[in-house]
Amino acid sequence: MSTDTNRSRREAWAEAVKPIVESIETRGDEALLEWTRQFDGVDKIESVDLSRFTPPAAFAELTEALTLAAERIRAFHSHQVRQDDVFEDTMFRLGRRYMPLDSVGVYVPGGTAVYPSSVLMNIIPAKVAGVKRVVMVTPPKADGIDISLLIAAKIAGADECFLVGGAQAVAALAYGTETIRPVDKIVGPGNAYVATAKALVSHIVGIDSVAGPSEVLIVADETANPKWVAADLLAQAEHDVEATAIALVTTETLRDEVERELERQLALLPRQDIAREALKRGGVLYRSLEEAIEYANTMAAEHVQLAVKDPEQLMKSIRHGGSFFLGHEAAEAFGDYIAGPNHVLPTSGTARFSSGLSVDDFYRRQTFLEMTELDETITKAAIRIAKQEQLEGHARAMAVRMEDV
Ligand code: HSO
Ligand code: ZN
Repeated sequence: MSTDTNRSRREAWAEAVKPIVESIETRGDEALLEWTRQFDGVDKIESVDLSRFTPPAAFAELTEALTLAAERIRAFHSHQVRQDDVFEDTMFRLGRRYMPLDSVGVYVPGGTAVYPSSVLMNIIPAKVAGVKRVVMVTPPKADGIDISLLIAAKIAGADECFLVGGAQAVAALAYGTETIRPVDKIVGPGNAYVATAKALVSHIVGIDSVAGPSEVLIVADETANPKWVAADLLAQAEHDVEATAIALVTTETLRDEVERELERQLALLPRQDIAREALKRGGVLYRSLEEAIEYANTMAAEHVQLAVKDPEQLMKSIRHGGSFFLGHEAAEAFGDYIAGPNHVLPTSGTARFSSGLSVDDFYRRQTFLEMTELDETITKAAIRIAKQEQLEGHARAMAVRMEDV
């Protein structure tokens, strides 16, 4: 799509979303309820007390699966917990401490993509960082909320849960209303209105980066299993008609085999219409390994699967990518659910400059300094710079220490 059309689409969204955000800021719950009535057809702002919620017996198997996934995701993310860095030089004790955010809002989409796995992936790193108050919001359905989202929220450790959605939910988290206290940062995927609302409130709360359609780039050599490569392409393509699923294969035989497998497996896939549409912009391409490396570095894909003989060696040449999946067995789907790394990853080439969601996203990095001994050379240098900037007050604040210490 041209940048002009993109811009006018963005402007149209902003125009639709602005009055919603402003109404929440000025009228709080009253406006939140009006929008919830209008967009969701629900007549109240409902909250769920997760401390009193127990997963129903009919969902025991899912609860167990999500519990296992959560344990693994928690274990992976606990390696990202940061210690303060402190050191001393001739004049100061200097440091940086990692201070968790007080509160975080997690937006969880309703609609067609109801993903309890994403509830785990967004909430667990915040909790591991030490965020005290995690507030989940999700649009109400006629019968309340999808039970799988509640189970995941409970397991992940959400503290509050409100059944509100859309731009109005984002604004409520940012400005606060009578029932929803404001948060310091909002994360979680959403549609264009949710993303636009996040951008509109980003001057008062932290926000995560905007997630585009999901992508996988598979590099496969003659050692790859065509059945597995095709299955991985389809796992990606079934997400969304705008998803990107590309396999770069290094032999023509493999290309033909993967294509045959794609046709065979597509016919069996419930979401084959979506996958077929997505594959029109991707599919299987025959490339040399050198060309594949260049392709991968230009694309900076969200997921990079290396279905080759020596994946670790190949990964050294590919500098860009949100998350790497090494070897034939490492299906991206394992990473979506249970391996441990986060599945919230940079899309649309933003892996060039950004990283997947992690514990780091829920800390502030604060510095501190304490004078241990006054060093004349260092103090004089600072005073000289202050004088250059004609800030005599600065110079004196340091000079008086030199006189008295
Ligand atoms: N592949 C998606 C995450 C996901 N897949 C959730 C299934 N459920 C983006 O990384
Ligand atoms: Zn997925």
